[in-house]
Amino acid sequence: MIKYPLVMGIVNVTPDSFSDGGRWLNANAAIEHGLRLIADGADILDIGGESTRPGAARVDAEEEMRRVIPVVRALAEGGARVSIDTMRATTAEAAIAAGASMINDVSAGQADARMARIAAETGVPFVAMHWRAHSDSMHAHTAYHDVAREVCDELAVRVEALVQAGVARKRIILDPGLGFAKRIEQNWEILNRLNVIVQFGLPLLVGASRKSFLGVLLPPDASLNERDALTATVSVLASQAGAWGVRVHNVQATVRALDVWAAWQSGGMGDVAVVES
Ligand code: PMM
Repeated sequence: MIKYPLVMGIVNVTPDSFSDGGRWLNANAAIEHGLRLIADGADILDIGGESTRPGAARVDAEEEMRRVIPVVRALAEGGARVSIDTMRATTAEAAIAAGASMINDVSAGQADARMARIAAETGVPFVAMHWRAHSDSMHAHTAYHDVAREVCDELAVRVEALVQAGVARKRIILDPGLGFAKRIEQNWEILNRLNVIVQFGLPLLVGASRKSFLGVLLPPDASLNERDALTATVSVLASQAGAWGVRVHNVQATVRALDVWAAWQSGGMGDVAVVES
């Protein structure tokens, strides 16, 4: 049987995320969008209320919670599996109380000293992303000798810190943090050597969706939506390389690409549902 990677659909309840800022800022629009992503085949929804695009300033915790908690509650109550994309322990705690069952912390516990304790106490899966600095200064932290190796080594340090704080190792999911303190070519180098992180032995989440390093392959006037075909291709290649999951804006494009991958892998239709025409 072909093991599909988990497809995490992105719901950014923010005015300023780089690809969809402002589109789902209203709670009802965000909930509707989340339901659409589930209908498109998302296994989990990643709900965030603070943009981490390069250069972004931080929002305060109250505003972040005001944005995300009603959306988390409505989607979780509706039966969706929900991940909370936050660097703040208070927001993570409130989101879990509202029904979230995963924490996605782009700082892997570095931005908030209390985050590891909340992850330990709640026992939910915890995405630890490679991160060197907040978005307003991350461009100054892109010096690497061997980016794939250093990302893996720095993630290993975070895993040890989280485990020391009581987080179960088996609950940790790694993420190379594409676009975070990485220059364009460094993202491609990481993808080219994803096996270095896969070999670490923890599940790996890949978040390439619509990021600038994909945009450089398109004509300069291409829209952000045109990056979705490239994202879907990355989803397939990441799955082939052993990724556990992919985090994407356009769930439908990725699920369809993964259907092709699964049919190819199984040498037939395998478990893929066939619609007769
Ligand atoms: N990228 C963004 C936000 N959160 N979380 C994880 N785990 N991995 C990522 O690559 C990641 C993330 C920025 O993208 P967005 O603004 O489109 O959500």
